[in-house]
Amino acid sequence: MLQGRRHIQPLQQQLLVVVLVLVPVTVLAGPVSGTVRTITRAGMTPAATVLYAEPIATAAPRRPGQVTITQRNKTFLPAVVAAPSGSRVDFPNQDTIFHNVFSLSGPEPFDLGLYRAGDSRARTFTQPGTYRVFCNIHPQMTALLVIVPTPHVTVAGKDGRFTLDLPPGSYRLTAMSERAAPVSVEIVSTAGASVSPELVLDESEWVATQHKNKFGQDYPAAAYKR
Ligand SMILES: [Cu+2]
Repeated sequence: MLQGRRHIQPLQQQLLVVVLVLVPVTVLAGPVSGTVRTITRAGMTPAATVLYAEPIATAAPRRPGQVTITQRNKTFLPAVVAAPSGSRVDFPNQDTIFHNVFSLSGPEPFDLGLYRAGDSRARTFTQPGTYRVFCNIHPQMTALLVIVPTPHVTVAGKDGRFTLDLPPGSYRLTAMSERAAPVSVEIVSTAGASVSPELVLDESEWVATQHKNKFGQDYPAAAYKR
C-alpha cells in the first residue's frame, strides 16, 4: 500500500506542476480598460483617439491584420483607422462616382489612382507611420490611418473609453489624435481586468487648415463645391 502511494504521489506532483504552468498562459490574458480625456476649445468636438500598447521588456509580436476604409457619400468611413504594421488596408469605392486615394505622409506615401464605383484598391503598410489620407478630387474627404509597431491597438469610443486585450506584462500605452501631441504612460497588465490611469490629450492648440492636393498644391476653388 505504501509503495502504491509513493508511486501515485510523484504523478500528482507532476500534474500540479503542469497545471501551474498552464494557468498563467491560458487564463491571465486580461483586458486593460481606461479613458482618454480630451481638452478642446469651447464648442469643439474631440477627434477620435488611437491607443496602442507596446511591450516594454519584450519585442512586440508581429500580427498583421486587415482593415478597410470605404468611400461612400464623398466620405472616408471610418475616418480614423489603426492597424499593426504589416497590415493590408482595402479602400473600396462604394460610392456612385470616381474617387482617388492618396497620402503624402511618410514613411510610405502612396497614390492609388482614380477608380470607379465598385472598384477597390489595397495596400500593405510595412512600417509604422501616421497617414493623412485624402481624395485628389474632393478635399472634404479625409481619413487618418495610423500604423503602429504592435498588435495591441484600438480606437477609443466617442466617450473616450477603450479596452485593449493585453497579455500580462509592462507596456507603454500611447494615446494620439490628429489634433494633439501623443501622450504615453507606463502600465502593467495583470491577471484579470486592469485599469489604466486616465490619459489626457490637449487639442486646445489645434487649428483647422486646408490640406494640399496630391501635387502639394491648393485644391482649385471649384473642388470645394463638388
Ligand atoms: Cu473623391
